[in-house]
Amino acid sequence: MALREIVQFPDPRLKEISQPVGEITEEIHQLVRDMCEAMYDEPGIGLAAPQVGEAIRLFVIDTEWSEEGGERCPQVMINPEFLHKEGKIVWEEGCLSVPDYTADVERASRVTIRAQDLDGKEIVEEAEGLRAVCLQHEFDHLEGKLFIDRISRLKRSLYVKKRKKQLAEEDEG
Ligand code: K1U
Ligand code: ZN
Repeated sequence: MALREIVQFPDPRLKEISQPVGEITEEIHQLVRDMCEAMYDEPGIGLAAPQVGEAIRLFVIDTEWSEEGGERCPQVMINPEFLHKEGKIVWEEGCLSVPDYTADVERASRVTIRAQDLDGKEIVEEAEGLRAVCLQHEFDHLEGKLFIDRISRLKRSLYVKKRKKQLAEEDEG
């Protein structure tokens, strides 16, 4: 199957609140396979379902595969919820849906998340550092939020201007 296209800012689908996943069907298994393929192809360390146009509450994450000696070990989080957040960390984030831009974002430095895996089994994970940042970034996608909604109004408006110019130039051919 062809690679799933990544929805890009300012597509309104990125602002939708995603719906809980009910039964974990073969379609969901296929969607997760497609999302992992797209995440590694981009490349990225996470990808949420709304980024491939599916407004449902799941994401995939693999924060170690791109490190030296790192192996692919994707994890799926279905219907995730944070049980605990503490501390503060500032990380320079990027997003596959926000081309050509990165910015410092403040997040909780340690989190505990609960979700279901593809077998419907409950997972509870404690995370810190980049993994905690990435879990919060992906969860935001399910709430219709992007990292540029968490930076200053000035920085955001400069990015929006740059992006509009980029899209106008693409239109001109
Ligand atoms: O959700 C996404 O758009 C994926 C995004 C996740 C993320 C990155 C950085 C901080 C928080 C969340 C990305 O993967 S952007 C690409 C990226 O960071 C990366 C790509 C290859 C190797 C290492 C990092
Ligand atoms: Zn993102």
